Amino acid sequence: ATARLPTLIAPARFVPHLPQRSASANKGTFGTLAVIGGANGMMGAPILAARAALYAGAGKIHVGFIGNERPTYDPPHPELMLDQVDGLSLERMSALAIGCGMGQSNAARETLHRALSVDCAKLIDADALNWLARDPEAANLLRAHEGHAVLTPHPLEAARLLGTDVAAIEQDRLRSARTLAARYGATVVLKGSGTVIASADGRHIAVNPTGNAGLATGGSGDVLGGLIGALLAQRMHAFEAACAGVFLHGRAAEALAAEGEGPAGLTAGELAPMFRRLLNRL
Ligand code: B4P
Ligand code: MG
Repeated sequence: ATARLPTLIAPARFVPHLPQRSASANKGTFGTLAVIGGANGMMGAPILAARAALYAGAGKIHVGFIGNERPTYDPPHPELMLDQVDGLSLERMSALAIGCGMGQSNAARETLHRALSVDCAKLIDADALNWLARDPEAANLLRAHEGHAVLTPHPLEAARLLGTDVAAIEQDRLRSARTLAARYGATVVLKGSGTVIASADGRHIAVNPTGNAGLATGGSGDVLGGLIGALLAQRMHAFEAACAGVFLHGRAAEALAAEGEGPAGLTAGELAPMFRRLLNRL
């Protein structure tokens, strides 16, 4: 792979790849996403991701919970279908978003193996990344199965994946993202101010210019995961879906801050209606 110079993400980079909403579309046109995670005590994370996916236009959205203390439906969004993950047919999904609030239990590991064995597009975040860092079997399953994959580590998750520390990741963020992309054969989104996106084949690397410190709040990573997962479910390719998701997520934080709804006190859930508005205006 050639070490290309990074480009700054601009809408022209991803707009031609966004899902088209044709007049004769039905919900099947826009794919089915399963958000997989939510151990007991961490049920909010996959719900935030699933709500974000709804606002990003996925046709149908399931949440597959690992824990048994799950809610039966989401009162503000009864559109979401909440299930135990064991009862979901993962083979029927267009894309999987795996890891938010997943936890470190054996049940989480078994669920991760099952999800990584499905041939479809995958968004891999949070505890699924922490498992990948210490479970060679999971890493082998990821490499062995078909479908685009997008990994979304923050610097500490990236450090665990590369067996190093946050300072070393941050010292050369471009190289860290490229190394991870090559190691896992996946598109990598290295989060933080100036998020870096590296394509699986090493040919593309981009830096995101949008976002602000309002995003430094619990749950904003889950919202990004749901947004990119929804774009994958709508059959966008991994690199373009990652660039579009990261750009819109950051732009939504900027637009909210311009209205006084951040950076202080921005809540992660507020990002979704704002990125929906931006998406429909592109
Ligand atoms: P976790 O406890 O795993 O946090 P989380 O549940 O993953 O939070 P969440 O999902 O909401 O946020 P995420 O970071 O995924 O770990 C947090 C710990 O990891 C921290 O205590 C710290 O030790 C370490 N860590 C995390 N980020 C770090 C960083 N940048 N540098 C050093 N250590 C770090 O997603 C957050 C989203 O907001 C991303 O999209 C990110 O790009 C965006 N964002 C955050 N701050 C931003 C900023 N200042 N400007 C622009 N975008 C920003
Ligand atoms: Mg996170």
